[in-house]
Amino acid sequence: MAKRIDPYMPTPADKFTFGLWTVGNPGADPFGKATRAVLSPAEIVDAIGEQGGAYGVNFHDNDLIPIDATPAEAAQIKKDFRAALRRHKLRVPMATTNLFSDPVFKDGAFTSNDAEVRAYAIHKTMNAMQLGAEFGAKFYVFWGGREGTESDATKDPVVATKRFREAIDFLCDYNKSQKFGYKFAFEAKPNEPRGHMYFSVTGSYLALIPTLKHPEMCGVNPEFAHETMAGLNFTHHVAQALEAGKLFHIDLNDQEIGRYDQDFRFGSVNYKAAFFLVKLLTDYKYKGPKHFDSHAYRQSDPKDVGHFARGSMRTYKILESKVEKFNKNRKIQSLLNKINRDNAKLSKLTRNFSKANAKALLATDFSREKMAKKSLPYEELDQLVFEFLNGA
Ligand code: GCO
Ligand code: MN
Ligand code: MN
Repeated sequence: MAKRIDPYMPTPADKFTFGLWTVGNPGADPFGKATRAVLSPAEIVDAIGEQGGAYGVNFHDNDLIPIDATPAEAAQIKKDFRAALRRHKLRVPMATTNLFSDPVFKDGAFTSNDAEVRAYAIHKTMNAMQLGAEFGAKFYVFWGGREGTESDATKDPVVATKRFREAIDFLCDYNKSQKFGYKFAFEAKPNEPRGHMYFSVTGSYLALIPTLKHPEMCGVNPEFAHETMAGLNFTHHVAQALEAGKLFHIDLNDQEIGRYDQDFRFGSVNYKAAFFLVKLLTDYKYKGPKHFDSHAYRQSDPKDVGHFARGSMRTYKILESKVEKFNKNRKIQSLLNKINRDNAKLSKLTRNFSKANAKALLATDFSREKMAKKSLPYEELDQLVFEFLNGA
């Protein structure tokens, strides 16, 4: 008898990645100590590799090399890490800098009020870019964990924007001069750890990018939990990035609105939101890495952390297969066709401005009453979606 193939088994072609800080998260929180052992980078790679199907492992400079490691210690860690990557055929698609843990960054890195701290932040990032390049990383993420304020008495937000731009322009040129070939991906977050963080939503970075010296090098790394924390529709932010050709990387997890920064397993809270995100990424053929920036519940033991990692990938695959069925579902598609009403004549008029088009448009007779009466059976459609997703 032929072996049944699991259709939800991930493969490296899915480009699922995990960070050292995600699967390796020991479960500490602001109120309590770690509930799991702290693992070495190589042990974390083993834990990811053992699940099968992942594409890569990402790191912050100090996830791999502690900030105060000696050169000999650093060399040994890198050797062990590299061997573990080889064992599991995993790569390092993305690297980033920890510009938030050390007390030196208590008031920000690139936007700090202290020029010495700002210069150190750039210096630390240059070294971290070198480290990432040694492992072949091609995406470089910027998450400004401490860029922000508690009191706006402390910093000028216009000056902060200028300082941030200056740092990025410098690092883009460094990227070029070293031939690292990185694509920079900016990650927005509204708050946590700062009371208010600069560049609070993905759109903030989409607005910054065209003002940079090398906009072509820069895009975004939106995270599900971040817009969701603020009660916003994450998928809409991702859509805007996609449409602008700026969705370089994505952080997948889950989050309840209005709660602390939860970093839950992707799809664990809002199944519907997760589905429509996967639908967007699938329909618009997003090809970049899909990074699970989440961690297992604090109660989980190492075996359960395995379920967390495998579950993250399975959920994505399951939703992806649902997207295909959704796009073929006759009832849903026929409703969608009804709802999207074309009008070739009018569309031609509004597509581009010309004096003739403007004149013809002004001369067009519209019946508001008739238009308003056209049916939009959105209740029917949304109920179909519920039944479809729940297998009724
Ligand atoms: C957070 C962020 C981070 C970043 C990471 C990579 O809320 O803490 O999501 O996990 O993604 O620092 O830049
Ligand atoms: Mn986050
Ligand atoms: Mn993130």
